[in-house]
Amino acid sequence: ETSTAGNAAEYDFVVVSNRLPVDHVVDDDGATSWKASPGGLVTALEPIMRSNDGAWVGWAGRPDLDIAPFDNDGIHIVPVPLSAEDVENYYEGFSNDTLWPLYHDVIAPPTYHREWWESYVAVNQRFADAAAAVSAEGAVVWVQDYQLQLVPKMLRDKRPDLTIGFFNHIPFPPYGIYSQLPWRAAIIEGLLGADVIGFQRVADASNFARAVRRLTTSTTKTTTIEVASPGRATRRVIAKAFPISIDSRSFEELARQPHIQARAREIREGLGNPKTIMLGVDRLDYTKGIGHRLKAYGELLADGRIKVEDVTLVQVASPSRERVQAYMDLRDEIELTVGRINGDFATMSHTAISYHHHGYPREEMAALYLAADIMLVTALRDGMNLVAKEYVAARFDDDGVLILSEFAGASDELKRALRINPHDIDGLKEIILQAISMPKRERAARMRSLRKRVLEYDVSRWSTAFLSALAGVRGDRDTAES
Ligand code: GDG
Repeated sequence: ETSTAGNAAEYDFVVVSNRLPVDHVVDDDGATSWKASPGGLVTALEPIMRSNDGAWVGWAGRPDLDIAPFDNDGIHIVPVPLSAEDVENYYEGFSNDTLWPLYHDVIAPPTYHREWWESYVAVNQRFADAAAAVSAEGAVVWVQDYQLQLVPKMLRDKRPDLTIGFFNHIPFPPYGIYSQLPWRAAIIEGLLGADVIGFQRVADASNFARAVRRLTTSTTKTTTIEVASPGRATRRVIAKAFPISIDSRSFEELARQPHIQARAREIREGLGNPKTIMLGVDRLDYTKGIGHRLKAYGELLADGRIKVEDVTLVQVASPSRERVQAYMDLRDEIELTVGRINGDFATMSHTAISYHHHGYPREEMAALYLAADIMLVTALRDGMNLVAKEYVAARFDDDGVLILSEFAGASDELKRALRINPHDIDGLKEIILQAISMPKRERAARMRSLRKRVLEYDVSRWSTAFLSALAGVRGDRDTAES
């Protein structure tokens, strides 16, 4: 088998992620079409894709679809099919019910099933084969996230000519937790197939390095790992932090539009013009600490330290992983709590919690950020948390207070947020009161400093930093070989 045989292998820059940047949609009369699912990653990579013959390998988001590759808006799209069984075992099972809870400090107990692992291996191989088939000789391949941790090694075995990057969007856990995983060594070997392994925080990169030392014969020195394999020259792998960001300018521009500002005023009026609006925006996920936030707010109402007429909490909980049991249980628990708090404290004219189990368009999110005096990010563990950065980017008026969990990656960068430990409910209550009564000057000073960071370090800085590190490794290798 020759590595670049056939005319499909013509792309110099290939991104591999579980989901494609487009959604396959079927309308009521059965007609199908593709809709862009705009995320930060696509925005950041689009220009690089267009100027470099880029291809994107991923799943279209619906089971049992077998679609031929096609071009969409300057990007070559390569769909990887998943059967209903693959979705159940590889995606909902191993990715979301084994790895997700394990990597988020076992907030929920991970489930270990050998069938799920077998499916994870098989599906990772399918992604690796699809990526190998479209990559030109010497191409750069960038693999995304925890669903595809075996792909780097599978790709390298097949295509040693490639330069391979991997970015982990979620935390990498401490070894004491990671070591629970029955397949812990295979995952580390899989990742070490990459030339550069990116993490959100410095702590994630050092957790990874420790796992490498415990489970392999490779040696580590700060961010460099020397991978020795029998009969082959030692390879250098870089494992370090590249904190992800958002397209900050475009978020700010959106928030500046007059109709978005008008919508923000309308939202405030609709809530009865309370003095303070607090906001939470999360996928409905047990890592986000939504229950802790509700508890603090409910207790402040019960203690009589705030009144429902003055302080309203808006909680957007977008539907997520609804077929996984832990998520069904979480939804019941959150909705019971919301119902209790509203039942106890709402009046005929003021609700306590305005709760929304919906996804909203980006425009509505921007309006919500502008309408919110206080943004509550209380994650118990979170790789980065882009919501915190979006709130800051939207606040071109230099107003608003960000309450930010120290367990979110964003807390390493957003030092002038009010940083909290969400497990400390009394501490969280005090910080909420401090945010409510914070003088305008202090709010502005803090927000200006937060904005400086978020606007300077945007998602294109992130992808540039990562891709430069990859290019550096490739340069070193070429020098060594010549
Ligand atoms: C993972 C890591 C890391 C949410 N609801 C709606 C909506 N959203 C958007 C937000 C934000 C994104 O989804 C969520 O990003 P987060 O970073 O907050 O969290 P995860 O989904 O868990 O993402 C995380 C991230 O990957 C990137 O590396 O930061 O730590 O867990 O952009 O605005 N957007 C719209 N409607 C919604 O209802 N339009």
